[in-house]
Amino acid sequence: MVVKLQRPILVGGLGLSFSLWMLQSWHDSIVQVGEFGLLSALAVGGGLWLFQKNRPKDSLDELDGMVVDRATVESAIAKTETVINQLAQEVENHTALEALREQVAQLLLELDRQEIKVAVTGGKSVGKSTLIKVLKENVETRNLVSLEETAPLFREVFREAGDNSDAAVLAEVAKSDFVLFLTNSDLTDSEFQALQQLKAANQPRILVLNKQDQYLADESASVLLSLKQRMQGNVVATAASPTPIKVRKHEADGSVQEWMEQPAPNIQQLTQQLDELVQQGQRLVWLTTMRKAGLLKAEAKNWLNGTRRDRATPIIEQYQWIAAAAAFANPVPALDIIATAAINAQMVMDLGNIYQQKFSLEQAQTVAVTMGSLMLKLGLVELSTKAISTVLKSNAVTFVAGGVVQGVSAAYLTRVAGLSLVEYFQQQEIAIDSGTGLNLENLRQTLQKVFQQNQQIGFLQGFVKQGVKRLLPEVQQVELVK
Ligand SMILES: Nc1nc2c(ncn2[C@@H]2O[C@H](COP(=O)(O)OP(=O)(O)OP(=O)(O)O)[C@@H](O)[C@H]2O)c(=O)[nH]1
Ligand SMILES: [Mg+2]
Repeated sequence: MVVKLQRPILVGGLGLSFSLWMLQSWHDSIVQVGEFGLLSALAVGGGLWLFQKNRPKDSLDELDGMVVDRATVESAIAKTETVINQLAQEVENHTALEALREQVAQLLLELDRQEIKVAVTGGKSVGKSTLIKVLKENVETRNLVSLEETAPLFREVFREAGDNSDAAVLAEVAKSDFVLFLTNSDLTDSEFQALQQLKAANQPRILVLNKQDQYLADESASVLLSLKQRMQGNVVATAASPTPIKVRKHEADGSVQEWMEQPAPNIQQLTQQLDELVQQGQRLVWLTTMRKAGLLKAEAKNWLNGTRRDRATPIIEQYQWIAAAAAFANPVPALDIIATAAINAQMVMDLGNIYQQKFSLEQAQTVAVTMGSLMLKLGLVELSTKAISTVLKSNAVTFVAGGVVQGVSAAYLTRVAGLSLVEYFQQQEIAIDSGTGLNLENLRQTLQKVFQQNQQIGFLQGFVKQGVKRLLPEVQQVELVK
């Protein structure tokens, strides 16, 4: 068993009793913070959040709910720039970086855009082109509004061909300031999903029930009501091009004349809304810029997280085998997690470095012990030890002496801890959250999630094999020969 130690292990320095004491005191504070502080903070925060999310009933009201001013947008753009600058320090691909920078520069220019971009979307033949045509003739402030028709959504033909054109259309729609989403009846499932997606992206929108002339008056009212209830947002009814109706005239001489008459379009509710919208033009443009800044930031952060993960993975692997070796050599069943946690402190520092979360050794130890204690409390230690012994038994390596279960468990738990930290760090704001205290509730959820992801029996089997190979190279050879 040869383990190359590139850094001093902290097991020695940090005595078990000290760890136990830390564990105990952390346990108390976790319970206190967990049960009162954190939970009530979460409850209050969550309540406010829900309150804000549920408030809007009307798209223009909803706009009021989205508090945006120029300064907020500028600060969002600055945050995007921060992520890109960070990226520039950590990656090589400068052409792709330049492209990102150009897009951010564009955002600053966008802030002063005058024209409001309205996207007109919906399924095939719902009346998009017709509506645009009549709107252009009727909206008073039309020179301030550009109406753009998207390709029709929900085309089965394309979907069957594996083409995800809906996603492309919705991505295009996201660049507009406002969306008119047309339908001709109560919503289909796909229409509902698409609208939810726009809502989730903070995209101001109106649902337009077009071709309302095809309904009887009370039918139209009930469809409208149902749409309003489902959407919790603004819905208007229009008839962009009502079906011609037959007009019959009885003349004084007893003859009857008949002809077809084209009723005038009924778009009054909508034009009124659009005129109001123009008054909100500046805020709409800011909101769009804000969304675009958010998307760019997410793109940059994804890239950054990807490269950081590539650097973090070998580090986690290194520490997991260090932990395995330590626990194998000194198998103290219930406590091995604490020894593991002591090693994790160095891992916490190394991973923290990659994610620009600088920890002092003392802070890193606290994080490690906290994680160890959370893992104990969540039952992850017991669960994984059991699962690993089961896998070991079913692999007919039962004869291997004590220590292997502990060793492999320690490796496994170190891995879960490492991956959880990576996941946790990834959620932090770049360069803003650096150095802030741990959010225990977040960490707990992340641990549970990562543990579940790494619990599949297939993965465990592979992992146990790898562990045995590391700890007992001879046994593995026998196994392999068989
Ligand atoms: N009865 C009725 N028909 C309408 C109304 N609006 C549009 N139409 C008709 O619906 C059909 C489709 O209208 P378009 O405007 O081409 O629809 P579209 O959504 O642009 O269609 P695609 O771009 O092909 O998806 C045409 O025959 C229109 O005359 C309406 O309010 N009432
Ligand atoms: Mg069309």
